[in-house]
Formats: sequence, C-alpha cells, structure tokens
Amino acid sequence: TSGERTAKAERMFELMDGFLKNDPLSLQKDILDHVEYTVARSRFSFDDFEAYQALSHCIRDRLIERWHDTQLHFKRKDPKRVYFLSLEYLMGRSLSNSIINLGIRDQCADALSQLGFEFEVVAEQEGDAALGNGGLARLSACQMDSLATMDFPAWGYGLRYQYGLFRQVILDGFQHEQPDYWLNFGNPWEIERVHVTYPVKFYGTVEEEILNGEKYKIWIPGETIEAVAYDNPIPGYGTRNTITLRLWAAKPSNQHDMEAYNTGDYIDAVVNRQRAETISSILYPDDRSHQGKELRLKQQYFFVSASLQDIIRRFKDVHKDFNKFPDKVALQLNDIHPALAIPEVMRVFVDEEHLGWNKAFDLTCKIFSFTTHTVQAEALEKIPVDLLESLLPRHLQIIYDINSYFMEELKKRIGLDYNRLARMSIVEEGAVKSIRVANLSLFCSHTVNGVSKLHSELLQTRVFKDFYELWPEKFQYKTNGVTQRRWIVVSNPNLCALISKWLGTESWIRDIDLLIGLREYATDISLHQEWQMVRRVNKMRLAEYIEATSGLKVSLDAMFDVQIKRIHQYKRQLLNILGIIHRYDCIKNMAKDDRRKVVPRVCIIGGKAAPGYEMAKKMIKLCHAVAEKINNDSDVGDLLKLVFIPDYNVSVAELVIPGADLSQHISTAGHEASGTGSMKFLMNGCLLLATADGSTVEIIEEIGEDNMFLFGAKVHEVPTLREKGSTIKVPLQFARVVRMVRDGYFGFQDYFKSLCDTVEGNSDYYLLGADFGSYLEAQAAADKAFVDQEKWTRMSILSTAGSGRFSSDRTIQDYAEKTWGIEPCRCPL
Ligand code: 475
Repeated sequence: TSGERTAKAERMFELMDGFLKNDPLSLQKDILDHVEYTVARSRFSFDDFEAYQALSHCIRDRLIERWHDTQLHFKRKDPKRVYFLSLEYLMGRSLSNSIINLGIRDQCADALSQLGFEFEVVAEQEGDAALGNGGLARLSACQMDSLATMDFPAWGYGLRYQYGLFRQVILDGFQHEQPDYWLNFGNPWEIERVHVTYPVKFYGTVEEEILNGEKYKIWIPGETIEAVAYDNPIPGYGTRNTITLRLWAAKPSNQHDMEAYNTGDYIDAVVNRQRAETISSILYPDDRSHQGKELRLKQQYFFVSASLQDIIRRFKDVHKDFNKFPDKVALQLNDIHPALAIPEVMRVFVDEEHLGWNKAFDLTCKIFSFTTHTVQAEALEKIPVDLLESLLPRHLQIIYDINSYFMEELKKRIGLDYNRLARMSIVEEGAVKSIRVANLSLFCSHTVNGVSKLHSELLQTRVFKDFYELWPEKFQYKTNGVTQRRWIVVSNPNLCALISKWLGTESWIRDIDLLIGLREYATDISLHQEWQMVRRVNKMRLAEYIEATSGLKVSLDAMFDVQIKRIHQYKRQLLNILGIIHRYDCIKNMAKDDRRKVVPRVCIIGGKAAPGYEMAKKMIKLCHAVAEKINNDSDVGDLLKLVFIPDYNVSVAELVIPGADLSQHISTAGHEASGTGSMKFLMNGCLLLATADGSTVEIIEEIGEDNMFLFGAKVHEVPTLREKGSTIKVPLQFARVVRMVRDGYFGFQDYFKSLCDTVEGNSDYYLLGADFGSYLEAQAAADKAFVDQEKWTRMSILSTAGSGRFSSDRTIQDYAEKTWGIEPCRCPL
C-alpha cells in the first residue's frame, strides 16, 4: 500500500542520514571519500586534477538529489512540458556553474583550502564540453540555465558527440584542426542510463498492411541502431529545480542478426556493428550548412527518433487520448536541424497509433514551434530526395503527402500563381530534386521566432516574405539573451560582489531588472573607484593569460580592444585587421613627439574558422602576419599590440570578456541575426563598438547611442550601396591599407591576394570599403573617450545597468508565455 511505501521511504531516508550536507566539514569528508573510493587515489596524496574529480563527484551527488526530487515533482503534477530539440549545446565547464547555482561557492572554497587546494585552480582543471559551433549552441546552454532557474518543466535533448568542436592549433600563423576527444578524462556531469535505450531505424522499404479491413503503410527498415541516454542534470539558481539535458549516444543494436553470425565471419560482423557508433561520434564543424551529407542526415534522424520515442513514451505512461498531446507537450525546434521531427511525429501518429491523417496533421501543427538563427540563405538546409528516399523512405512519402495538402491549401489562398507555388513548395524541382526543410518547418509549426527585432523584420520582408504575407500570425520574435549566472556570477566574481554591494541585494542574479538600480550611482566617485579597481584586476588576469599563451607582455594602461567570435566574412574580422594596419601606419608616419598623444591599444582577436572556409582561414593568417610585424616594431612599443588568442571557446570567453575595455560587433548590417557576445560584454561593463545590426539595435534602445560607438551603413542603405558597387567613394586610407597587404608588406603576398580581392570594388560584398571611414571615426571616438576615465567609467556602469533586457531569463519568460504555453512547476524545498 502507499502508506507502507511512504514508511519504507522514510526509513531509507533516515538510513541515508537525510540529504547531503553542505557545510565545509561535510564537504571535506565527502571530497576525501570520493578521492579514496571514486578516483581511487590515496586521500593522503592527490593532485589538482584529482581534487577536481573528487569535488565534481561531490557536486554530482548533490545534483542528483535535487534532480530526483524535481523529476518526481514533475511526474506528480504532470504539467505541460517543453521539449527543447537542439543538435548543439556549448556547455563549457560545469563545476563552478553548478556550485554557484547550488549556492555553495564559499563552502566549497573553504573545504578545499583546508585540504590545501585553491578553488580557482581546481576549477580550471576541467575541460570544456564543446558540443556545438557558436552562437546557436551557446544560446541553447544559456536557455537551459534559465529554464531550470525559472522552474519551467523543460527537457533538453541533444547528441552526445564523442568528438566536440575541433581544437584550434596555430602553426606559423595558420589554423590547424585537432580532434577534441573530450571524454578521455571522464565526464562526471553525465549519468549513463543503460536501460533508457530506443531502437532507431534506417533504410528499407515501405509496404502495405491490412488491419481490421483498413489499409496502412508499414515501414520495413533495413538497419537498426540503439540510442542510449546520457542525462546531464542542469541545476537552477535559487531553486531546488534541476532539469535534464538528455544526450543520445549511438550503440550497436542488441538485436541478434543471426545471418551475419552464421555465415561464420564473426570478426567482420562485430567490426560492422561497431560502425553504428559513428552516427553520434562527431560534431559537424561548420556553422553555416551541411548540405546533402548522409551522415549528417543520419545524425538528425537518430536524434529526432530517439527523442520522440522518449517523449511519446512519457506521455503514454499517463495518458491514453492523443487529443491531449498538445495540452501536455510543446516541441521547440532549435533552427531547422531537427525538422525531421515533423514527418516522424506524423509517421508515429498515422502508421503506429492509427490516428488517421487529418487528425495526425492537426495535432502535429499544434505542437511544433521553431526558431531560426540566421539570415544566410545557404543555411536553409535542403535534403536531396534521392538521399532521403534511401535512408528514410516512409518519411519521404509523408513529406510528399504534407506537400500535396500544402499546395491545395495554397491554391485556395493565392490561386494558380505558379511561380509563387514553386517558390513556396516544400519540394524543390531542379537539377537535384530536394526537400526544403525551412518550408516544411514553416508550414507545420504554429509559430516561427526570429532572434531579434531586426532579424524578425528581415524574415518577414525578405527570407520568408511569401509565408509572412499569408500567415502573419505565425511570426514572432524573441530577442536572444544570455545568463547572468555564468556571464557575471561565475566569470566575474569581483564585479558580481560589487554589484550586490551597491544594490544592497543579490536578488539581481534571479531578477535581472534590478540591475537598472546601478544607474543611480553612475556618477558616484566611490563606485567609480571600486569599478575601476575590479576592471583592472580582470585586465591583469587577461594580461597574464596572454603572456602565458603567446609570450607577449601587454600594458595594463592600454585599452583592451576585443573581437572574439567565429571567423566569418560577414562578421568582418578583416575590417578590424585593416583598421589595425591603418593605426600602425599612422603611428609609423608620425613625428616622435606626436606619438605621446596616441592612446595605447592592445587589440585581441580570437575565433575558429570552419575547416573548409578558405577566406576565414586567410583572415587568421593575416592577423598573425600583421601581429608579427607590429609587435616587433620598436617604433611602436606599447602603443599598439595585436594578439590572436588561440582555441577560443566558452572558458576562454569567461576569462577574456571581464578584462575587455572595448569589444567589436561589426557585421555588415542585415547579416547578424542577433549576436549574443555583445550582451556578455555589455553585462560586464565593456563598451561596444558596433554596427546597427541584429540585437545591437535593441542595445541602443536600452543604453542610448551616447554610451557606445556606432558606425556603418544602416540595413536599409546596404542594397543601394551594393548596387553602386565600385562607384562608391571609398576613403584613400582604405585603398592604402589594402595595397600594403597586396604589396607583401606583411609577407605571403600570393596567399593574401584572393583575400584582398574580396574587398575590391564590385566584389566588396560586405562593404568594408564603404564602412571604413565611419569605422575609423568610431575608433577615434573610442580613443577620445578612453582618455577621459571618468566618462569611460560612467559609460561602463551604464552599460551594465542597461543590460537587463538581455538576460536569457527574459527570453525564456517570453517563450513560455507566447510560444509554448507552459507555466513554472517549482519543486518544494
Ligand atoms: C547567429 N549555427 C547569431 C545566434 O541565435 C545568433 C548553423 C548551421 C549548422 C550549425 N550551426 C549553425 C548558426 O546558425 C548560428 O550559430 N547562428 C547564430 O545564432 C543565436 O545570435 O547572430 O549567427
């Protein structure tokens, strides 16, 4: 009976001595136990890494307690849940973040120090979990933190890649890629669920079957692979709620393939089975597109199929009536990468649950929402029909059925406008017949979100214009945000303490709107002093890192000017480098006396180029070539230094952002869907030098133009400028610096030629020439402001104070209300 069960549970709870305790002494004891029994080192002799392992296991134990309670609570309450489907997550390190969200930072630091270890040093032993490329993937991680913190009943689903994003190694200034076999040193943050497995099927044929006089399609697959769940508990801050990020790994299926074994080639059969694991083994390292690759498609379906089996099983545990499905389940597609979930849900509803096509489609359209993260047309994935037909024959049929229905609906709305029908069709006829995944997602989702106001306007007027005109009610936007837990509390503890002191509360860590309270003190001299002190200490940390990684000594009095993000032509790292060449050229041509007036700069660039992206790789090389010249020029000294930070990732960002004075977000207007790096810098009191692109437009609304350095063409001016092409007047200085590169001033003349060609006349698609003049003016304005430290500090305080709107807490609140229709479900303490 339930009474007996409760009594038994209580007895067990007593035997366990209740919950784990968090005072320093209990933590110490637990750390030592894990050193001895988990890490299997002697408690009398262990090093920093082993201390990290032991402490991580202590924290893991505490996470598991909360996680169990949360899952049980969700089960009891059975609220509507959101399932966040994303092929990528950039989690970075977990130890510090977990400790801070559990609220036991000081206790852990105490416990460690009494054992002779330093918390920071121990935390730095952890490697990054880099299961993603860039902005989209880090956004997923920030949103998971907000979902947990705000008590939403949410699940994240993804893939457990064995190889994360490649490590960037620089040799002679060139990028080389090294595999990131991140699981080599173990991963205490995941829990392997050997019994949570699902078969995922591929290939085969579609046949008909007759059941109770009705005809049904049935898919006879040719290959089965097992998906095994790895659960990563995600703790909220200031709550007991701890949600699940469930990542799938591919394993050979346990189903016995008698034939293969009976043919006698046992070794070959086992080796073949092992190949199954390749499905989840590697993350595609391109953040633009992966058109027409079979392995990529297999990954997508593997992920989608396992996740949906899990979601539908959870629903069926409690409910019988699929009409309730949309009341209990919201499926969020993170970009179109998981869009095969749409035909997969249809297949399950029609072929397995026998709901009938109309009912199935009606339900499907009520559960999906999707968010797009790009304005680049090449990122709108297309699947060649041939490929889909062989890998997922039944799904292709379903997509065709959806498209016939779609075309009928369309004709009712727009008549026989064949051009438009062809543009909007899910099936693209052409040299390679293919499926337009974006159109499928648009038609079958109830909502499509952009990631900033400007992005949403571009979606409505350009990228998805045809759809917007017919279904304007589907279009929303949720401006991106980042979590202040990681991007202030974890990465900038001194600033965190300072903010709490001046606001008289730590509540801003959960309630970001309170940050605005700092405005009141923007001119307070004692805040200025403390603010500058904190910033200086952070610069010192960054300077030490620079010296350790590149051997370069930099002056703390210089302005630290940072551009860190994936390397792309549209992000215009080349504009930055050409600006640096111009600065160098000016210094060289100055009279010695005038050099005293120059505001010293340390220019810092970091980021990875996709392995096959030639121009991006050339930008990296150019950066090194220019650095080589400048950093060794005795005329220049501390007035100008250029540093490339290798292997940029989440934990490097945590170090660099708090130490930056100025950061650059200089994409050609209309190309950056949102941008989230800028928000992290803003929160940390770093001033922005930026174009009016993506979310910067909204940052301007919050902090005002006067508190940043804006430049460049506006989005509506870009088309005209492109038309004008070579007839635009570009500044002489621009021609001069490009010429220096062309003429081999920095060496590698032949290698840089094609890069220079991309900014010449009609070829200057990203408008570096057109924007160069105003870029230099913005840079000059930054120099001028930096000299006036009082003004600079005020701007810096106002940046942090105005950053509240860019917390992912606000984004998630919006999604919950306006897109998913879910409510918080808080686990009692
Ligand atoms: C945007 N990645 C940023 C950020 O919304 C925006 C594409 C294809 C395959 C794998 N990854 C991708 C992206 O498209 C991506 O990262 N987009 C970025 O999403 C979050 O802030 O402007 O470029």
